[in-house]
Amino acid sequence: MTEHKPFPSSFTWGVATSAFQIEGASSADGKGPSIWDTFSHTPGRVIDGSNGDIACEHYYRYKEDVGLMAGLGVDAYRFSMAWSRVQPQGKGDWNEAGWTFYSNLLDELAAKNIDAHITLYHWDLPQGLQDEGGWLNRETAYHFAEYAAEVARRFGNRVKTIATHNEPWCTANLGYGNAQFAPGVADMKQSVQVSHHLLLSHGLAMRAMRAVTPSCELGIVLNQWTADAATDSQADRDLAAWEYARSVQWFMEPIFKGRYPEYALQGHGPNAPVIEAGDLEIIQGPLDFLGVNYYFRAFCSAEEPPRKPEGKLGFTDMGWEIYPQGLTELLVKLKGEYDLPPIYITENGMANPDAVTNGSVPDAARIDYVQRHLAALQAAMDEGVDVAGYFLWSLMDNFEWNSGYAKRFGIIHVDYETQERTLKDSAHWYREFIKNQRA
Ligand code: IFM
Repeated sequence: MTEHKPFPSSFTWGVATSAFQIEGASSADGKGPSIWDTFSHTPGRVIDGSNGDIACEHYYRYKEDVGLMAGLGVDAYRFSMAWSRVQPQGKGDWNEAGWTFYSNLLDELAAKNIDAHITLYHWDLPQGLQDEGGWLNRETAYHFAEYAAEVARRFGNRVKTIATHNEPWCTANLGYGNAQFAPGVADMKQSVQVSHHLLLSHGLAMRAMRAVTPSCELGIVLNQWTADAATDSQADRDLAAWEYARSVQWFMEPIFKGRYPEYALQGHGPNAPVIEAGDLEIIQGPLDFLGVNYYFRAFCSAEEPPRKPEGKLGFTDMGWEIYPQGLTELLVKLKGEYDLPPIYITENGMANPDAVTNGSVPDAARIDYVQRHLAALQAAMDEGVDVAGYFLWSLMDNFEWNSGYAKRFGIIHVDYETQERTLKDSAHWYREFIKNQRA
């Protein structure tokens, strides 16, 4: 692939991680357990039997990790806070040692001129709240808003953005729909109700944070895709329409239009959520930014077994089709459907079976992946989509949820025995790319 034409000079170049995937120190300094501690310690839940107890030891090595970011020359770092580190039970007392960790991290980032982009919830609900029903319990949304307000109060003037949720689709569908993720429930009725409570919690948190008037931008991060019919058959086209409605519009419409998409609501039938009077008014509200995580498109086949995409550009180590044009199509489609705020691509990247060889980590496939997605992003920007930044997922290899440590998404390799970090070729490439963009 050739080099890109320049992005706008104000464009933000970043890297992203999340708390449970890198921090480790799972019970240090008063941290309470989260549902991912419980889930990953339950035999059979994580493919390699691993957990987040140690992960990348970022809790202890954050200075080294911020130093690595500074070496890459990134403008920004997107990370999530572990709710149970700052509020062990998810309600009640705050844990000052937990707040100190994040405060120190912010200091370190500021010292290196790296903007902080916080995500409040990246799937690690305090176990104490799960014991009271988790996201199926409407009360959790109100506890979340209290936590959000406290983060905004303490850090709102020290960070660039705060996102309420990361990928609520996953919490609802993988956590409650097919049990792949914590808390491990497989019940579509619960899944749909949970998605409503997550959206409600987003709306409540936005209001609570706005009341504190932090100077940062507030928004949400959604994982999104286009849905393509595998063939021209009516069944495949119907499936694609359903997939887009239930996955993308389901989260976008309440936020941007104050209603659920009728097609999806009908499709959910008896699983449709209980929505209390006033909920949609709470959920709808202006965002300062929308975070979009893009990895692949949905390829919709009603046949049994389903047809698979041809995968002209191949598949990642997750088995995900590499399909950069889907990013252009998605963003242009969203622009046509909604009155959008500026977008950050808050995640994009690939898993690759990387290994250290003579001190280096060749990952040409990842460089190619990122280059192609950046070209696709530029194509969307050329069509008028307002994109403010791009965060590569991920800064470093980490705990990939139910895949454990078997899948490597980082541009920095982590040796989990020694915790040694080694820049992959993609990290060197990203550093040069950012430098050239600035030049
Ligand atoms: O690792 C995850 C991340 O936590 C959320 N978005 C997708 C990534 C890759 O699966």
